[in-house]
Amino acid sequence: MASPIFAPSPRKILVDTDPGGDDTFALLWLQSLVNQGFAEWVGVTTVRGNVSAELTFRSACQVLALGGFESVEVGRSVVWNCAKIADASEIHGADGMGNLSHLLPQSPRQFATARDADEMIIEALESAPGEVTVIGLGPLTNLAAAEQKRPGILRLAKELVLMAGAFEVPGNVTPLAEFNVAFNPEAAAAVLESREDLVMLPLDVTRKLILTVEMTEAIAQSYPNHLLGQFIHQLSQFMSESCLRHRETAGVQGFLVHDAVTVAYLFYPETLLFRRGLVRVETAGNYTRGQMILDRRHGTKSLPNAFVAVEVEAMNLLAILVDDLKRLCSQRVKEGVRV
Ligand SMILES: [Ca+2]
Repeated sequence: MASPIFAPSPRKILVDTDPGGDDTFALLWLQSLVNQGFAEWVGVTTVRGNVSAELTFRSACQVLALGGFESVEVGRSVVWNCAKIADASEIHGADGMGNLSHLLPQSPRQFATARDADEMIIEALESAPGEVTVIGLGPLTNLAAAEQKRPGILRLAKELVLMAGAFEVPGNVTPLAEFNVAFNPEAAAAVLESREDLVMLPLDVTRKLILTVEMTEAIAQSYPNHLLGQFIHQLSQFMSESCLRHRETAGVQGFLVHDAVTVAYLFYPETLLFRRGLVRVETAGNYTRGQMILDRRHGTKSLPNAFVAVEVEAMNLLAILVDDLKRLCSQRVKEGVRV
């Protein structure tokens, strides 16, 4: 009898997200990886951030339905009076999705009857300790709320992977703070206390991830009459205009797919390099609130709590993303959806 071929089981994924143009690309990339057998959905929880709690919920439902995953449960944001900064509809559009949500399938899921995100997170981690990978793509409100309600719960995740922070580069909402952390620094502080092996993907690497209009045009041209392919390209065009307006891409026609880097870490880790250290967040400063600090000193008595990404192979990562998005489109064509 032939020896069994090693086939790793798909990684169980729970995503906490605030769509968001770049969140949308991360969700679509994951859908492709689920189709390819590398990932398995546990659920998606939404959080107030880029836009309101209601809109992030609606967008996540629509993006899941777009790829054929309408059965995945979506949780709604916990309420936490934290924001002293504006949302990011200026960047992502009033609906958080480039004002394109009217093109997408409507989901029957209702915000009013959805489960609260913290309850979903607690239940998912308690029912499969050490098995579920949690990806944080928005403010850390829901994760902190789960930890407050059930201390130690985040330790039950297989891994906690966060797009958060800015260390050696300027922030994107203040000179020092990145949006997800600046939106709710107290929540970030609670999450930083929760484990010793957090994986953090900061602006230091995501600023290098410019998904260009040419790249998404190639997807749209491969699937000219297909809703998914056209949506990917139109969202990319909208986000590129935003990025150009805010001078985030050095004049390049493209946009920063910040949140997608978490997916790259999990499924294509060869594209990233990390530094181990102790990360803390400033919650008090007049000008520094939301700043993250990485203690890189040798010989410090402080125990490290994170792996922080410091380098990324940007072109390699983006090429893989485009390839996997094409696979997702191809799968939908095979399923006969809106061709
Ligand atoms: Ca996000």
